[in-house]
This record gives sequence, C-alpha cells and structure tokens, in this order.
Amino acid sequence: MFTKIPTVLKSEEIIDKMFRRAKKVEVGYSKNRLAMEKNLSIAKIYTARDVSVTTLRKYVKSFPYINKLHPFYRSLLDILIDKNMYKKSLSSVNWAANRIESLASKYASKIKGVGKVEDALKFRRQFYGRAASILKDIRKELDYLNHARDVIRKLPDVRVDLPTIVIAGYPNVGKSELVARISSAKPEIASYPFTTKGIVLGHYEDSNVRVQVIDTPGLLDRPIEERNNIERQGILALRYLANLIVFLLDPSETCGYTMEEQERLLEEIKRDFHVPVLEVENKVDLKNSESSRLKISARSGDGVDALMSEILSLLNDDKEDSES
Ligand SMILES: Nc1nc2c(ncn2[C@@H]2O[C@H](COP(=O)(O)OP(=O)(O)OP(=O)(O)O)[C@@H](O)[C@H]2O)c(=O)[nH]1
Ligand SMILES: [Mg+2]
Repeated sequence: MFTKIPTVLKSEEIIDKMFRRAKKVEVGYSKNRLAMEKNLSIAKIYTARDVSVTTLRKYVKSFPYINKLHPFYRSLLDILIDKNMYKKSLSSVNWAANRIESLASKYASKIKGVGKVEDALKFRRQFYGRAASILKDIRKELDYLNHARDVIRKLPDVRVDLPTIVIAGYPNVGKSELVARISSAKPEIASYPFTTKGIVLGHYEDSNVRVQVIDTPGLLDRPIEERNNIERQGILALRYLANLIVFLLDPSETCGYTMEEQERLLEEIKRDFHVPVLEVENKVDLKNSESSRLKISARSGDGVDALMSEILSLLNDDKEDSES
C-alpha cells in the first residue's frame, strides 16, 4: 500500500544530480557567441530547475497525508513519527521547489537582458549557488522524510476495507492453528512495529463474504499492564481494524496458563478495546468445560463451522449497526 513512496535523496545528492544533468546540456552552434552563451546558460538553468523541482515535488506528492489515512494507520503513525516534523518537512520541501522555480525564471530573464558573455556566466553561477543553498537548507527535512519513509513502509499491509476479526489469547492456546484452519490460503506475515514476530494475515472466504483474519502473536497474548505506554497504544491501534475480537481460551491449560490468568486477560481486552469480543474455548478434545461458551477443537476441526457461522452473524450485526 505504501510501497510507492520513493527513496528520498540527501540534499547533496540532489545537488550533484542537478549539476551533473545541467553540465550535459548543449545548444546548437551559432556564430553569435553572445546569443549562444545566453541560450546555453538559460538551458542549463532550466535543466537544473527541472531536475531539482521534479525530484522535490515527487516527494511531496508521494507521502501520505496522515490525517486522511485510516485511523488504524493514523494511530500507529502518531506513535512512530513526529507529526509536526513530518508536516514541516513536507512543506519545506514544497517551499524549496517553488523557490527554485521562481529563481530560475528570474535568472533566465536577467540573462536574456545581458550584453556580455561574462554576465551570462555570472548569472548562471549565481543561480547555481542559490539553488544549491536552498537545497542545503532543507537537508534536515529531507533526512527526516527518508526516516519517515522507512517507518511508513514497514507498516503492516492490511486490508482496511474488509470485515476483520482479530484472534487473541495467551500463547499456545491454538490461535495459529485456528487461523490456519479457517483461512482459505496460506496466511501471510506482515511486520508490526511492536512485536518482533509480525502479525499473521489470513482470509476466510465463502460465496458471500471475504473476512480478514488476523493472528497477533506477541501482541494480544499477555497482560497489557506489562507494556509501556507506546507499546500499549500500538496494540490498541488494532481496535480500529477489528470488527470482532475472537478470544481463545484453553481450559485444558496445556498452554501453560491457568484459566484464571486467561480470564483476566480476557477481561482486560474487553475493557480496553471497545470492540465486541467472542469468547471461545479451544482444545475440547482434551477438556470439555461446563461453561456456556462456544467450544471447538482447532486441531480436529470440531465446532469450527459453528464458530464461523457465529462470527459471520456477529460481523453482519456489526455492519447493520454501522449502517443504521
Ligand atoms: N489437543 C489440541 N491441541 C491443540 C488444539 N489447537 C491447538 N493445539 C496445539 O496447541 C499448541 C499451540 O497451538 P498454536 O496454534 O501454535 O498456539 P498459538 O496460540 O498460536 O501460540 P502462539 O503463537 O505461541 O501465541 C500446538 O501444539 C497445537 O497443535 C486443539 O484443538 N486440541
Ligand atoms: Mg501462533
């Protein structure tokens, strides 16, 4: 989704590129040395302008407006980059492009009026000096944009337009096994800024709907209290994506966590996310509890069809709620 943002050159690199291209410019031979030098100087100035201005404007155009992004991405970027610096950088780059453009016109018309070859050369050099110094002035801003590019490109490439379920629960309760069972294709892994493991994206598909299924190893699998503020916000960003959280419990406790611990995490997620939570007990083949929760075995597939119909019906309610 964000892969089209180009690498941002350093200001020295743009200056080099600008001079390299201007140097190659030639004009047709003319017996009138003055006319020829004037044409040549103007042509070089325009080339230098085109190279630098096109480069800068391409950056301004390809970086997203953070405020127009989906709230999921917006909330992640709020934590990951300095929004003021980001905006300031883009507007400085835009300013530099405009400034170089108007200087080019100004110097071209000065050169048109000169009567001596040396004056044409002098104005050409003056333009070069000023354009280069404008580019040097935005060195920090260009560097910042390049940093922002690296951050933005690492954002998980999710489908914000699809109904989405997020699978939560302690490690080893069977989240991955469930995602693999209900996903039509092999799930993909996308990086997520607050976990080294990455999130897993699968899709459930039948003839009527397509649902995005997100497994969150390392994110929704331990008490949120154990997280620092930034991590917590990063995890909570998932609420903008999830239409439904499916919380898996393992009553057999073979996952290594007691039901008491698991219930505590469940309560915490219900409290913090403000997203409907479907509670599901997994591994019924090992232990069938007394509770009234939905029960499945992700391993054998028992109860998974019933779970899917429940999920689809809840997603449908959610859709009707948001439409009414
Ligand atoms: N008996 C039984 N074992 C299961 C079931 N579902 C998952 N398991 C097993 O439980 C173990 C953990 O399953 P995973 O799907 O990797 O668990 P997870 O929640 O994704 O774990 P993390 O990725 O570490 O958070 C694996 O050995 C699974 O084969 C089930 O329904 N019954
Ligand atoms: Mg897993």
